[in-house]
Amino acid sequence: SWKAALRGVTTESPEISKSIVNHVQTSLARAPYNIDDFGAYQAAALSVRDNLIVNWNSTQLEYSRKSPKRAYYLSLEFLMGRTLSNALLNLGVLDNYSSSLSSLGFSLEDILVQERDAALGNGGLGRLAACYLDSSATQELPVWGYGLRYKYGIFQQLIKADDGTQLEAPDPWLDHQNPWELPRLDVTYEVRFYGNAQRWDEGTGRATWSGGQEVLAVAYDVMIPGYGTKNTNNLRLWESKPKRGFDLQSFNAGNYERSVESSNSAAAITSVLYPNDHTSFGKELRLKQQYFWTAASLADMLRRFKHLEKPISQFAEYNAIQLNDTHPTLAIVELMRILVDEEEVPWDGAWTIVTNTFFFTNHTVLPEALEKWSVPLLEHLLPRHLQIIFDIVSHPAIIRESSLFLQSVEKKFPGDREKLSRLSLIEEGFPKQVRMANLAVVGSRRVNGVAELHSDLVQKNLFPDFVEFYGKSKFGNVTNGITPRRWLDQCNPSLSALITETLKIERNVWLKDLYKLEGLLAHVNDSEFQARWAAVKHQNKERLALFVERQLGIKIDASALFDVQIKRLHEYKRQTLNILGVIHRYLLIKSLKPEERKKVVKKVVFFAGKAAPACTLFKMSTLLPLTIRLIVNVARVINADPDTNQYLSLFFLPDYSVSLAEILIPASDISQHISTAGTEASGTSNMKFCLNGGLLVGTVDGANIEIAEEVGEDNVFFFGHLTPDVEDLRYQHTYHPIPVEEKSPALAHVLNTVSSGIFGGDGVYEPLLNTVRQGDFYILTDDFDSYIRALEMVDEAYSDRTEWIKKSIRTSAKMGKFSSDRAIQDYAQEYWNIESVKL
Ligand code: 26M
Repeated sequence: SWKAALRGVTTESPEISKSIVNHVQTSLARAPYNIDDFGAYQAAALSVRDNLIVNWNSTQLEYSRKSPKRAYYLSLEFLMGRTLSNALLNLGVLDNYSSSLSSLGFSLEDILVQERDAALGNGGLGRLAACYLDSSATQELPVWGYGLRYKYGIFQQLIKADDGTQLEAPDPWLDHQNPWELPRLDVTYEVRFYGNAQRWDEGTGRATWSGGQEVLAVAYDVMIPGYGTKNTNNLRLWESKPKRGFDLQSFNAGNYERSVESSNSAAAITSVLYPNDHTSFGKELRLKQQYFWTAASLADMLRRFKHLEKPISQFAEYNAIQLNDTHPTLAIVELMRILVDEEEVPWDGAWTIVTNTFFFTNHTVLPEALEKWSVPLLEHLLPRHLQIIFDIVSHPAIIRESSLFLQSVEKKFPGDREKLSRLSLIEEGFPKQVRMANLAVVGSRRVNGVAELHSDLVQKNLFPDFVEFYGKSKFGNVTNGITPRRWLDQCNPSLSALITETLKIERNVWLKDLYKLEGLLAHVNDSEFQARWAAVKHQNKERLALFVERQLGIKIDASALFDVQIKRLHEYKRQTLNILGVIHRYLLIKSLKPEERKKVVKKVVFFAGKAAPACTLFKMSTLLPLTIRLIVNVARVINADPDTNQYLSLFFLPDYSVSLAEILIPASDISQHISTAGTEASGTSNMKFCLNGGLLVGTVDGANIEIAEEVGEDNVFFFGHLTPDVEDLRYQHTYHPIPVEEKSPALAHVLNTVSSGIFGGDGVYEPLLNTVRQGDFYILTDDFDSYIRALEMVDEAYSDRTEWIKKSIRTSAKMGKFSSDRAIQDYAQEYWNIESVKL
């Protein structure tokens, strides 16, 4: 059929077929008749990209013509996943490409899975950035993302079959040509490290920074199409490379190794994404990444602003910069440096510009996750920036009283030394540390958390003194959101089609206004609709079952209840609670007589998630890999137990990714979001599961609370202690511990069973079990019984299938609030003050 296309035989979309074939021949330089699925993917992608480029150009031209205020989303992570299917959907050409490809002898489905995920992120924070780009373009807002073009994304996870240990392998996602990026080899900036900062004017505080190492930042642009609009925004990713190819002097002197050393160190900056979320700071290379990226991005924004020929004092009227967590906080300092040292703006004026430009989102309240950089390291790598940080803190010679931060604090709260030290940007100690969160708060116009409860905790626990100092209005909440394009239409096309048919409104209307899903409520009691809704869920479960069978070679019963927990492994997310619950269920079923067993609800439990690589030579810094081992080994035992395996089975799916989530989420009956209350800032997969008609088992935490508010308490399965209790319980654990046997005999029995060795391990699990028996920081012992009760309620509810389907429909129908379109509108109106640009 490729030959037919070459002869010009008409297909349903002859233009498209021609363009695909053309790309095979010219861009790929391959012969069309022996092209494989991967080649067909590449050609289709290049063909789609042609359309994106046209739209991207018109959009950027219009932005230049109209000079609207722009917003920039600075994020070290963009967890994009695959692009082709999203581009096809957003451009409205999915059916055309599908039919053209099939006329060429290919199936779109097979083509789509050829693409590697762009996995430039760890988890929630990075995926949120990707959803926000989709929504910004869809809302026709002039928003650009800025990030790093890591050569290696998040590591690939392998699970060793014999003992369940996690192995990490690099993610060489750029080994093949990436059709979604446009290299801009002409858009470059020099970024300096090390060197000397010479103050040359004590009166103004200005300085020159010279010497050290200079590295080049090269731009790669990723096109971000909006859904149902021509507007196509930009995600600009920086790659580092040496300013000069190599050191010619050493080369000529015969020292070839030395001559490439500095060029290697330049290229190293963007070589790999740091795979920790929530912890592990202090690495010089990570700080280099942060500065390299913020410096290049700001230089780029400034160059664009200068084209407008407006006075620099109006910078904040044309630019809003959103800081995705504290990772880009150096941008505050860098903009001060540019304004004061290069643009010769007086200090106070510069500070006014800066504090009107930046906005800061906090994504976690875990104390170990709050970034700090040591003063000596900063002084070494970024001497001028350290000066500026100290000047922001206090510099009597150069700052007038109004912006003298500590002095104004002292004036407001005279004599309160403790408050002063809490508010300070510098933490005393050996060495001294710069508290990046405090700097981000001080340097930003507004600060927000990512769900109601979290934003409350940000104000009450994290920054109470700043709230007192600045007043409440500087602090706000923007509850996270998810894009319904990827997380419903693309990953669950059957459900999307059923919704469109039922609502009797066009897909492109409700996908842009997710509140329209409420229209489904009118059909909750329609038994034919219920049956079709259930059939879609079942079909998605079959799809997952097939996937698992191909991957692990094990058959799954799709009529069982599918129970899913997929997220990064972390103590606070309590995967351990889940696996201990599974063991409890196993022991229970095992203790039943064969005829009694027939009454239990059949269940398949799925886990997936990566653990931060934690093993150093000297110690295992966390017990998370042990949790994976426990899950894998429990799975081995219970899946092989003929007494129980028709009723309960368990899988750990390796190498969790955006693409895997797209298969798992539509297939869930329940999903678990069971963090210790007050620890999960929001969670976003909870929204994705509910949008796809899965019910939620969760704690009263993060966005779970707002989901329950929308769908009603009787449609979620809540359990566990509330946020205010947690502190007291921890105090109790430390000073008045109660043995597990007393607190929860059921849990004690489970722990002892694991210790007894029936899941193997030869005692390896003891350190993990002991964190529950003693200390129990994440209060598993306090929540276990109530967790088990919640799961019993699930069994009960699932037994009445009609009621269950109604819950599922009601849940999905009430997810309007959680569209990232709503979240982005919040940011646009309440924070950035930007407006949409019509082409
Ligand atoms: C730290 C050091 C080195 C490398 C990476 C990090 C790091 C990476 C990610 C630190 C924190 C990171 O993210 C925190 C995070 O992902 N928070 C999550 O943000 C989501 C989006 O707002 C929320 O839904 C989750 O609840 C929250 O945990």
